[in-house]
Amino acid sequence: LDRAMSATSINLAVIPGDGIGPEVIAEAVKVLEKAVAAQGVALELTNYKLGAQHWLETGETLPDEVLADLRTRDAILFGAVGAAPGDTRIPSGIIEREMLLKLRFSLDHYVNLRPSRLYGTVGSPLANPGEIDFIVVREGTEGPYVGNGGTLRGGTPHEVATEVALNTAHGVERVVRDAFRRASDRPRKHVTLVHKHNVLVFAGHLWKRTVEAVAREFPEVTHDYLHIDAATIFMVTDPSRFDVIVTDNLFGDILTDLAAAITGGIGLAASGNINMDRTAPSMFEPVHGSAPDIAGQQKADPTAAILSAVLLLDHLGYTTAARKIEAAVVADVESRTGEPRSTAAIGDAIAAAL
Ligand code: GGG
Repeated sequence: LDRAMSATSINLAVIPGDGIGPEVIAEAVKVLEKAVAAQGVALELTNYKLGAQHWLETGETLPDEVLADLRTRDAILFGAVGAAPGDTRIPSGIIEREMLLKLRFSLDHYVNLRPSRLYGTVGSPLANPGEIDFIVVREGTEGPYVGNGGTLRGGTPHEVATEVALNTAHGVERVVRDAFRRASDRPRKHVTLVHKHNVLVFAGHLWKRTVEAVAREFPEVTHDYLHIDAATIFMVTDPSRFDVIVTDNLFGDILTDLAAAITGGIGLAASGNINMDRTAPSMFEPVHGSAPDIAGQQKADPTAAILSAVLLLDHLGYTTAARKIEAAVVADVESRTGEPRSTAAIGDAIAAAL
């Protein structure tokens, strides 16, 4: 599908957020605007001030009316949120839980898509360019991130803290089916379930049974299973074995940071929080956080944000523009010499190559 032939504008919500978020998002928007303009499509941008700084100024995390407004957009481009470490004015985790996770849960972003590809010589010395090309389909609305827990006997030596993971048959099945669909469209057609079913027996067996059941619908797709600990070893020693990984919210969060580390670092790692049923806009963001230590210094690599915009275009069906940006990013990464460049210089180079 290439919607560029028919649609004339994209109604895009932009949440730059905190720290380096505004710097990297400015470059992603610059590149997006140029790529879609070449297809005769305009970007209609609506900026939303949300994040730790906004909380300090207003006490707001994600008001209901802002959430309702976001629902009217075609997609959301998001930078990063997070307070500076040691900023005691902001309760720990309030922005991540009440803004970022609230967005992902409310808009039913059940597919957290994180592709990993090795370009040039920027990544693992254990792999050659082209040898790492896999996607992680991380479940995005369940697991231990749902806030199902609490504290008993707080402040005493016998304090009890629980954080109970949620795994529903519906939630697991829909993300597993998404992983098989994606594998079916890829040359290698292979799904690896990553979990820890020898210890986490209840959730692990639900995931394993679901993979076995869904696999029957996709006879062309092969599948295997790895415990999370084994998966981390193979990701470093033999990353070319992976094609599509499906896993839960927590394992996927950790594994994809490792995946970023072997493919050039977190500055290149893109992600999409996708509502595959299209009942609400999907949200695209670099995997990295707000990096307050380098904020405002033009030191952040905007490539992860730009590649997140590529996922956004693919989701909306603007495949020509997506492939053009992707090619410009690959050329830029492959030509890197290690010489430092500013955030804007990288964005400018990628935009100029379109
Ligand atoms: N783009 C991902 C993101 O902003 N995640 C939130 C996060 O990790 N915040 C903590 C931080 O910025 O260090």
